[in-house]
Amino acid sequence: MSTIEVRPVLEKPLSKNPHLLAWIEECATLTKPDKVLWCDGSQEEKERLTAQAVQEGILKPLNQEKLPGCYYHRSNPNDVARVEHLTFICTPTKAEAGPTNNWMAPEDAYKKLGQLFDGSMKGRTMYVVPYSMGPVGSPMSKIGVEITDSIYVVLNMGIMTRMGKPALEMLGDSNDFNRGLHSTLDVNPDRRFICHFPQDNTIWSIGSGYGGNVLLGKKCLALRIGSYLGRQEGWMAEHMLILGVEDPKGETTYVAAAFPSACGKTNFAMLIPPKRFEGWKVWTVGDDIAWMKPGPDGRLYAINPEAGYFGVVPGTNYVSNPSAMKSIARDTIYTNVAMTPDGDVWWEGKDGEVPEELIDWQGRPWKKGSTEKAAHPNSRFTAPMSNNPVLSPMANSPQGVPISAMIFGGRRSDTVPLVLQAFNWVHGVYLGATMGSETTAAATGKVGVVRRDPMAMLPFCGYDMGTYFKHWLNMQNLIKFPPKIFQVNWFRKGNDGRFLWPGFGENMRVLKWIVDRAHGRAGAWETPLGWVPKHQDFDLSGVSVPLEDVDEAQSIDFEAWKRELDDAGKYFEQLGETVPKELELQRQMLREHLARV
Ligand code: OXD
Ligand code: MN
Repeated sequence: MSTIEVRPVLEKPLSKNPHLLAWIEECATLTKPDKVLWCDGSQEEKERLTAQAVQEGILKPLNQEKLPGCYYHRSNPNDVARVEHLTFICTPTKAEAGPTNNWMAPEDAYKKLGQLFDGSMKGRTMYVVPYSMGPVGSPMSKIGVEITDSIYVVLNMGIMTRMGKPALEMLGDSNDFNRGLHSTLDVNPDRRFICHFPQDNTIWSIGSGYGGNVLLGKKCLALRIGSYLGRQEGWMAEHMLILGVEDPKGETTYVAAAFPSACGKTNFAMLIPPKRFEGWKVWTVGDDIAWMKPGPDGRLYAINPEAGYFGVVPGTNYVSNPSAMKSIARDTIYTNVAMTPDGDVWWEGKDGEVPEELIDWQGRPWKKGSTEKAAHPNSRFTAPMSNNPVLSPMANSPQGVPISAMIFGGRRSDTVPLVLQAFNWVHGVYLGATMGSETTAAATGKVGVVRRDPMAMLPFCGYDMGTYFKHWLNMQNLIKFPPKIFQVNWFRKGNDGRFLWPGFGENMRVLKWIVDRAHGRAGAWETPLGWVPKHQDFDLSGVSVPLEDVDEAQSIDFEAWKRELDDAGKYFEQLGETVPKELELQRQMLREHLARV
């Protein structure tokens, strides 16, 4: 390969950063694109690339009267979710990646993927996508550059991040940026790998076009590499939404909440309080990821590193999430939903009548009554957060928002009560570390089985899980006023399989108690497992389910909890010796409490 062939790299660079130029040249030498295009993030560029994507059949314009600025994308049917079994943490030793991550030695991964990347962009354009995770100018933000051969990725990154020139300006001549290399190759699962090299602040992703595998700023940088950097630098990268609860007096309290994928994080982040809560408002800061760092006043401050929402579409409607519906009414990319004959979109759970005929997510004709899903269960929208009618005025704040409460929530049809408050930080970390949830369609694999998903980070923690727990415990020493920690479960079911709690907007009742507790102004009962609301402190008036159901949702089944604690013990054993002793002690203490009831 001669340097002449890669000259286009140097023709119109948008940066003189020598580290960046050298790396781009290295990537071009490896992947051998026909052309290299630097992305500046401008509106003109977005329009030009969108037109090109339409021409190449990558995007289809949707009905522009109904959905202005919206486009449709259909991914390869073999490529519709994150692939955890093909995702690797490539630390120098296997122990650093820990027992919950797939591991490959860095030199083996570079070699194996290097062979796949060799010539992978022949006949294609290589796009250089500079981006900032976090508000431009925030001391908590990080710069990444993604090199990709996919226009779909470029257009999605333009929505999900602060992309283009402002990111390059922030970077200047620094060598401190994440290097992300992505090629769609032939979308063959046998040649699909998502590899993270935390020590090199590098990500290599090949063989996929699905968002979570290829929008490298999101899960790869903001969580896997982010969690690794956070531990080194004294901050936290968490799979958490951030919301602000404004009370009728105008005081806003910020809450961060971790839920596993596809458990309603976006809905919770955009919650509309029920009528009963007149004067209360919930503002969205972020719907998926929180970067949190102790501030000079001793509180924990959070930013949302993203600028858009990559949300699960099925189930989204004007009841479950009116703000999401408004957010996706324009300038949105829809992936793998169904299309109506007049160029509108449809999915299971959308408001209104089920259309008679559709084109399903695989491009096949679909008729009402069909047993097959018209939209893929993990079909997605990519929408700019600026579309959100309840976007927090603090969403772009460089210093972030102070967090008063943290919530851990899973999808559990039994055992875990609707809400409880941890006794203290260590107990809260224990609740997060032992979180379990029934699996969903957001990742390939069996749906509906309970798996332990510590802090909802199982697929996203970039290093050994026990060491991550230790980092959580250590953070307490850095935060003078740590947030209070809570556990919630919106998904508990009765014996007949019905949900005991109505969820959605009604979750405001739980949220209000959490906010009040965070300010020390609501009562609670002490149970062996934590603090739970007393009836008079928990506003249930007008709730849309029988109060007995709420009591059942909130009840603590001691026998089930003994099993739960035993199971947590086995899980700690699986995680190995790095699990902090404090957490095992917590478990034993809770077990003792229960033994006495
Ligand atoms: C997501 C996920 O896409 O968690 O946010 O899978
Ligand atoms: Mn997520």
